[in-house]
Amino acid sequence: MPVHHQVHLQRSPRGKRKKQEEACSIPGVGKRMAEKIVEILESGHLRKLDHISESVPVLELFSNIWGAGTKTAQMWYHQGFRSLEDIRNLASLTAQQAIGLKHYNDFLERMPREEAAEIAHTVCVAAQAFNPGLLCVACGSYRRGKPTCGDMDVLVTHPDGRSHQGIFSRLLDKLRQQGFLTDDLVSQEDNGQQQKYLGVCRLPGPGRRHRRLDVIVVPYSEFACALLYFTGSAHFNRSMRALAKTKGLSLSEHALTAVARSPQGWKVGPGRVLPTPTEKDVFQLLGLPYREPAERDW
Ligand code: 8GT
Ligand code: MN
Ligand code: MN
Repeated sequence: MPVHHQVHLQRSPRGKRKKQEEACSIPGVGKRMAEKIVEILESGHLRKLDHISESVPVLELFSNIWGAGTKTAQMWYHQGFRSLEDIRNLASLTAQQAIGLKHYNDFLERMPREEAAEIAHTVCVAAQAFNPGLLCVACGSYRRGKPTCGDMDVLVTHPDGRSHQGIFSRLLDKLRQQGFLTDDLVSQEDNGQQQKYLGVCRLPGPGRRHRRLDVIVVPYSEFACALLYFTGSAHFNRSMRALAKTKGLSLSEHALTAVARSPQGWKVGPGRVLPTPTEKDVFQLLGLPYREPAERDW
């Protein structure tokens, strides 16, 4: 609260009523907030928080299941579930959540970047067996140079602008046949011209863990913007998009677009896609000095 609004609420000896009135006189504090303030003043404690501090670790346990968000976690808590055992036996799970639960411990663990490289290599070898000209780039935290990775994000494209077509499902089928892909979480074939797969893989050999794998296949015309997007970090992407907006531009995983506006400020038409053959062009068009992937963590 701003300093000039501070009221000197003291623990006793003044009466409860008096404290209540005093708390209410603070701008923005209503009756219910005042009651809480008085409870803390009188007992040094707020009972309502007892319940919350008890539920927090359980909610965290639950929302760490892939495919379960805060809402689901809260619902399960209200249904009386308190452990992963409860969830396994009693909760109704989506297909994704069932996979998330099955690999709960593996998914919470980050892998060393050497293992992430092996995963990317496996995907690239499989892709290039179809067409040696396919370009495969390991993105995400790996490309940003992190020592450990939460998953592997592989981008696939072809410089001729058309040979990426038809690769998506053939590549995934092949990796499935190899036993490399073990579970599918999301397979999105209709995200414009980009195709996106989220799943689970495991390298061959003993003692290997299941790891999360994301693959996107994109047309070469969208390569730079897709690369930028898939490299992240997510926070960096948000900053870039926000900056683009201030310049009348729109940045997505597909393109950098000059938004056309009416004199009243309404968006009109689809806008004009600016040519961005490389990531550097995106930075330049936004008036930013280029940042290496390792410098994109904020
Ligand atoms: P990591 O080591 O935890 O995997 O860190 P990361 O590689 O930076 O995170 P990521 O979750 O794998 O996301 C990599 C990039 O993919 C992000 O920059 C983000 O823009 C993009 N991305 C997707 N799908 C999703 C999604 O569903 N949620 C989030 N937060 N980011 C996504 O491609
Ligand atoms: Mn990642
Ligand atoms: Mn990812």
